[in-house]
Amino acid sequence: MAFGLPADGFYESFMQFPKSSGSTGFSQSKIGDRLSSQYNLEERLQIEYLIDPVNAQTNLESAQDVISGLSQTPKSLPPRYFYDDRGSQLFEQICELPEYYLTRTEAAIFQEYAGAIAQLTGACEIVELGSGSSSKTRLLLDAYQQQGYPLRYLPIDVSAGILESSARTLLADYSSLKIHGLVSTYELALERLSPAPLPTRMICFIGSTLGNLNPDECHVFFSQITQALQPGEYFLLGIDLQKPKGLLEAAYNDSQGVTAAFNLNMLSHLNQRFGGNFDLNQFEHWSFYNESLHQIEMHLRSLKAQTVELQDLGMAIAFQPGETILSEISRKFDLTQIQQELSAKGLQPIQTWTDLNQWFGLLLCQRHNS
Ligand code: AVJ
Repeated sequence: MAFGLPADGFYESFMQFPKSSGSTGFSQSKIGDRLSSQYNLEERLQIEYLIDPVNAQTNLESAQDVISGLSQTPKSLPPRYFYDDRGSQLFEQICELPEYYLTRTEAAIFQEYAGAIAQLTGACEIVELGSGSSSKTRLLLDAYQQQGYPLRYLPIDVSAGILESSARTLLADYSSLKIHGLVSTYELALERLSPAPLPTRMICFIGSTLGNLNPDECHVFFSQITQALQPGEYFLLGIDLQKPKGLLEAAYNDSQGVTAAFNLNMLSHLNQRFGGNFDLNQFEHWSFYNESLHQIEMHLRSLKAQTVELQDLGMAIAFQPGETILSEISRKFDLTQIQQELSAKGLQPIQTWTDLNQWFGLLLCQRHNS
């Protein structure tokens, strides 16, 4: 478990019960609650598949983005193809890297202000886009639990493996938590959200995943959020802020090569998913900070002239020596500018928190009453 949280859920419960129950120790009944919570685990868990994670045949529609991205010049691929189960694991490793300041900086902000967030929103259903391991979400759940609010969590992720395993771990650690998970892309999930079972709802998009969207996509995305929310409901956004190039480039070119492995894993994901024959030894990781666009760009560079096939998509893709596929942009934001964009989209920033260095920003927004 990252971020200095107790690794053991049992220990975590022990730490919290004296506060919430007013008892002086670890009482029999709490042990009983905990054991029975293991038994009704299935009742508290529901996982719905809006996309099929394994079978490429049923995925031809979603593969349209792969086909068009690889047919264009310059070539590109959508970053969500990073996240097969292996890619999600590699991303968890990235989060622990000394150079990758994002996760621990955001976690420290949560550590300090999760209580304030819970007080501002009141009892609410927590919806998380790109939930991954849900480790930062624990800090929110702790805060809502401490307020005595019911805990309802709706994680959304394209990786079924990580969604299910983190859901099970959370249920074991939070005995009153109910989880309704969606294996889905963000767009699909936002369209399908049913009304919240609690007085309000907060959609969380943290970890600076927003940085993967270009400005146009960002506008569309904010509109989708506005539409998915009722007036008065909340949007919690975590974004990486602009900072010196050296710090940024180190974070995306780590010395252990984990980021390189993460980038190259996208090709092995495409091989498995679409019957491809990308040779991972014939491509390399390349990333740099584009200062005029304020974005990290990650590419996969072909080391020679080669043709790669994706059999299930009926594609043959020719590469020049040195030709690249843009696999990700990771934009770095200006707080004032993003606040203006959000409020123009009907998402009023009501509170913004950052760390002392102003490296990372967390914004709580509320949908306008119009
Ligand atoms: C998950 C999109 C926020 O952009 O920093 C990490 C992904 N890519 N290292 C980021 C990523 C390379 C990450 N996001």
